[in-house]
Amino acid sequence: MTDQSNLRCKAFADKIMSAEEAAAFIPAGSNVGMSGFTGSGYPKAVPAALVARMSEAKAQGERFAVSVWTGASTAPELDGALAEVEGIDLRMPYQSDPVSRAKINAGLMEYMDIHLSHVAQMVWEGFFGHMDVAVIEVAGITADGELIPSTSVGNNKTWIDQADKIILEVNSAQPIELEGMHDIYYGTALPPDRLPLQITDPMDRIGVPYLHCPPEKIIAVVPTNSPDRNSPFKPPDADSKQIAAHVLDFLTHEVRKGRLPASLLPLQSGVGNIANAVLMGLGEGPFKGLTSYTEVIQDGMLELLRNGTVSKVSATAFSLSADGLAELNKNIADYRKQIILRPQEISNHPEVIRRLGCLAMNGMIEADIYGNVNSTHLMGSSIVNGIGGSGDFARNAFISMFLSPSTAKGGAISCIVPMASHVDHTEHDTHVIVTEQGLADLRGLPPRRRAQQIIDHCAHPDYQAALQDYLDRATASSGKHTPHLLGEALSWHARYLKEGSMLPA
Ligand code: 0RQ
Repeated sequence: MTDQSNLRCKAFADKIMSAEEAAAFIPAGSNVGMSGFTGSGYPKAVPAALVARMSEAKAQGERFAVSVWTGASTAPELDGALAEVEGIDLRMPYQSDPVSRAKINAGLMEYMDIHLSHVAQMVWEGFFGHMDVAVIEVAGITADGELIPSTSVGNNKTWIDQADKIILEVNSAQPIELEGMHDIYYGTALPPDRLPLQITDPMDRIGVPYLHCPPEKIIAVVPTNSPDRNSPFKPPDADSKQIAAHVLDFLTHEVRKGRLPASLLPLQSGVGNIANAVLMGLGEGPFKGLTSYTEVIQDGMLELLRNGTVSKVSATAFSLSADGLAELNKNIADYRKQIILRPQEISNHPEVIRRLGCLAMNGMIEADIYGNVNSTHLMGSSIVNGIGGSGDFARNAFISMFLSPSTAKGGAISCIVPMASHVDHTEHDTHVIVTEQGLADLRGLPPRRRAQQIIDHCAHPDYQAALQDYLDRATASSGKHTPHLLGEALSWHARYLKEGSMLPA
């Protein structure tokens, strides 16, 4: 009978140690690569042991911090715990933790928010310095010493290549049936040596199921037994159900027009409650046998796989609630036939996204009347999460949709504003905007006609007249191509900061 345990390699027996012993290999001031992507596959034990060392140093009046590079967001026991003790010098490329958000916005932690497909090449180029240590969670190690990736791949291949030393956490709580689900591509290169990626279908495999690591790099193997921890999604509310219904109508219309096949094109769905709710909504629509080439697999996507709406998914990570995780573990034998997890520079690769013609659906903070989208900042200055993969997909998608309720904070904030207070996706990358009020299809429209569509279809009635008035006055008194009143363009944000509401007094 074949060995189904998660630590099959006898050669690493002398490297097995506690998290505390392993964390002692991480010096203050080092650059540390960690696995982890949207709350999955992050190391569970070494970060806590590192935090304990940092706290001890702090108690003695010393500063002990490291730079933390990941795939994307992790979980409170990594991002939150390290941020709490001010143990992070520079964090990149994506986070969504409330404690680390607060430290970044208080100026106590540097953060660099990067397109997720760009991270690996920026590290190869050395912009962040050299990676000293990487702490990587794996689901197991084969008898030959191959690493079975965990619930996320993210940047793990790059971290293992780039770091001087590797600490492995072997998590026996991760299902061993993950073995074989991954496709790790080892052909990436910097220009001029890049070759075309041979992916013409979301299920095409171009790599191998394992991560390779030269054994001499592995300095510690830490056994753990702890599940991924992710927050539950909010159940879809009336607004997200409306948004989902508009998306469904739009896709149905595109099929009728002959611009999309009946099985659509590969779906990409972003992070957050709205994106998850839209996936849930798709399950109630007329579509069957859809595909997905995306970044994360949320609860909503598992549901679509289960009910046959979607038949195959390529991603880089799971991002599941506790219920979602239980469902994955229960039916993993079925899901593994339908799911491929890849490195994030492949899941988010512009070449593949463009070739497959992905239908991108991402959440946003706000959009302006011309379709410039802010996905990351509150009132121009404070980061929420980060751009993540939204730019990789939006810029290269066949249809790029941005979704949001039309207002936030009980109506005090309009998500449709005269001018976006920060721009992640320009008007050129935004094809469709959807709020619970309706959908604006901006394709083929010049700026002033885009503005009219957005005001008429997406703005909340409480803000519609003020937006129309802004557009009319701007059109009467400024350049006519993309009219703005510069003295007023950000006055809605300024009013909110001063008076607690964007609504005119
Ligand atoms: O705050 O929960 O405190 O009330 O922002 O808003 O409406 O629940 O939306 O969960 O879908 O997240 C853009 C953040 C939307 C997400 C963003 C407040 C609102 C609420 C969340 P509360 P919702 P979602 C690939 C794709 C960037 C990364 C990305 C995101 C909270 O989609 O991080 O797309 N996107 N990656 O009240 C002030 C506004 C607001 C506002 C909303 N205009 N002003 N607050 N909120 N609009 C995957 C990866 O990259 C990993």
